[in-house]
Amino acid sequence: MMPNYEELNEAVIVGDRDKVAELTQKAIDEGAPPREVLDKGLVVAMDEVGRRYQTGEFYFPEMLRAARSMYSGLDLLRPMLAASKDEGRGTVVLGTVKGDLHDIGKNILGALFEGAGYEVVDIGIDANPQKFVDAVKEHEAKFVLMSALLTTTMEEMKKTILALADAGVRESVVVGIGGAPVTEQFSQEIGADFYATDAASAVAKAREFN
Ligand code: B12
Repeated sequence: MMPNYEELNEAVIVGDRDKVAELTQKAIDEGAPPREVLDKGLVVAMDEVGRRYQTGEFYFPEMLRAARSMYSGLDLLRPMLAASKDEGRGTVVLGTVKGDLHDIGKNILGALFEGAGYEVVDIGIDANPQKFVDAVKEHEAKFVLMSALLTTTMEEMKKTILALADAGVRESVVVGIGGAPVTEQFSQEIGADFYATDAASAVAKAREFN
């Protein structure tokens, strides 16, 4: 039987941390696949939060409270998402670009890449182009994954790609980009190697390169 995701969605939307943790754990205990709990229980709810913020039904504090409550579920799922280790597919440098503090999508991406056998170096949020370049050099990374959730910070992706080129490492890495405002067209315009709408397809796209 499928868990009652509507109740979990509602708990995320109203930002009830304890309830989110409780219902996430319940779904896990009932044997629901972690990816399903993530997508149907948590991610769907954040989309609704975004919609409400856009229409003015929610203000910033409500959006923040919802995000925090989502983490109480995500923290339970993360180890399970990352559990099915394959071996040695190379190192991924992952970060949210400069000026951007959104990290939920980035962290989901990190968990799935870890689970798919990549070594993940997470350089965090608000990461400027030089930070990406330094991490690529230090870890001899094969992939650079950039996340941006704001139309105003998307341009940082282009700057980062240029910085990688200036540092002479652009040709040695595969650059993937994503986040709500990013599109396939934008990806091509700035010369990224791939774009994906969600973390699972990001892993599938990355696999095409190794
Ligand atoms: C939660 C949230 C916040 C939280 C963030 C908390 C946190 N720790 O991350 C808080 C409250 C802090 C916040 C702040 C702001 N936010 Co906000 N936020 C959101 C919200 C509701 C959800 C984002 C989210 O976590 N989604 C869930 C995750 C799982 O999805 P995701 O991030 O898209 O990631 C998935 C894919 O996109 C993809 N992906 C993501 N990254 C990458 C990278 C690669 C390489 C690939 C391949 C794929 C990929 O895979 C992920 C997993 O499947 C969105 C609305 C929305 N629908 O996006 C608004 C939204 C992004 N925020 C918005 C705004 C305006 C802001 C603020 C400017 C508000 C303000 N007035 O201060 C600030 C900016 C702060 C800053 N400098 O970054 C706007 C952006 C509008 C725009 N077009 O620019 C949105 C769209 C809301 C809206 N509808 O208006 N926000």
